[in-house]
Amino acid sequence: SSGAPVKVAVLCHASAGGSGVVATELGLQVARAGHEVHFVGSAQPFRLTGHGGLRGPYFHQVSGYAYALFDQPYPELAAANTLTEVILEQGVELAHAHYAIPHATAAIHARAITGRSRVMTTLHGTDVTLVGLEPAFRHTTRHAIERSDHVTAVSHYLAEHTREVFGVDRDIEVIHNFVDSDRFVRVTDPAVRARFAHPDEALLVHVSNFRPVKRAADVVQVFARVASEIPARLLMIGDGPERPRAFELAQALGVLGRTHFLGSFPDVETVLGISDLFLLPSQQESFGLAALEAMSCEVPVVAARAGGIPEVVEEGVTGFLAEVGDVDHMADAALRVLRNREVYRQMGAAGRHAAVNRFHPRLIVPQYLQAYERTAQ
Ligand code: GMT
Repeated sequence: SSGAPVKVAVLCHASAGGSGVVATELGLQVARAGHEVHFVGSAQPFRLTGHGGLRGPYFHQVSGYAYALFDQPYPELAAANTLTEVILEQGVELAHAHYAIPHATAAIHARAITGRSRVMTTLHGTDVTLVGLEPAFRHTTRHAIERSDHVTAVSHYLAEHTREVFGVDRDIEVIHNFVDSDRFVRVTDPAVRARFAHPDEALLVHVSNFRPVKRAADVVQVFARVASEIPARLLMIGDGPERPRAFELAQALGVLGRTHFLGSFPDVETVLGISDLFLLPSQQESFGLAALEAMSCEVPVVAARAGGIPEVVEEGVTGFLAEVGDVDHMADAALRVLRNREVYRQMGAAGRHAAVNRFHPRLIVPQYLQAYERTAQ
């Protein structure tokens, strides 16, 4: 590695979601390593708040434009336009697009306009597994993947799946997601935990954007079974379309009083750090960043054996895996962890060990930096 500073533009979705979180945490680490980072997006990314300043990372807002003739906004064109400005004015050499739609397409567009700046695309999951397969986006997504100068995916599962469903045979480098294990730690102050649970209660937690793919109803089903056996509470963190349904189900199953919907907030480590078990019953998950964040906080995970989750959660070591929708199996697994102090302690410690030894920024960020150096002109 030459170690010369790279000027990189980062395109990501600003809303609370794994891809935006990874883009933001990576951009912060890359800026800290002495490179120049320019975020480009329709809004300040979720976890970027409070960072930045004179030495960056910088944020360039994509401007929207409403015109009576347009029946919808054109975010790809607006993003390509702002990115073009950033490339020309800031001398950016590399655009790193997180999520294929519309960012990789916009970056390829800006590359064509400027004749400068190369494109690296990181695939996160739903951009390929759900949205990209929609007939409305299939050709543009495949084009974005094929014409990027470099493509990475957050799991082996996702890289394979992408090659398969789009029929592309290009190289896709796997770079796993990472977690800041200095920040995501066990919170030992009993006063913090006492705000949510009595000392004798098990504290279960779920973090997601409550989209259908997360199967939030399964979280409630699993919890209801657990709560019928042992004293327990459930913390539901995040917000999204399925939250009202999960709320109604908790009511119908008689566990609403022990279920707390805390909404969306950026510093989830405060709550993960006091929890005893993390539930992730997703239909589909290319990685499962929230599970890794839980592991870093010494929290065992009970999850669905879906997509890339087995690359993160090791069955019987850092958690238990069950088939999608098998809430009985998940509840049994949860009880197995929560009823046995030794199992619980060992799984938590193994999760922390995996976070620190396999998914630490010191291991993952250099992989991106090397890809930047190889890809930038
Ligand atoms: O899962 C979501 O709905 C959010 C989504 C996103 O694009 O922000 O997350 C995807 O990217 C994350 C970060 O790489 C992964 O940890 C998630 O597994 C992935 N989600 C899915 O594949 C459903």
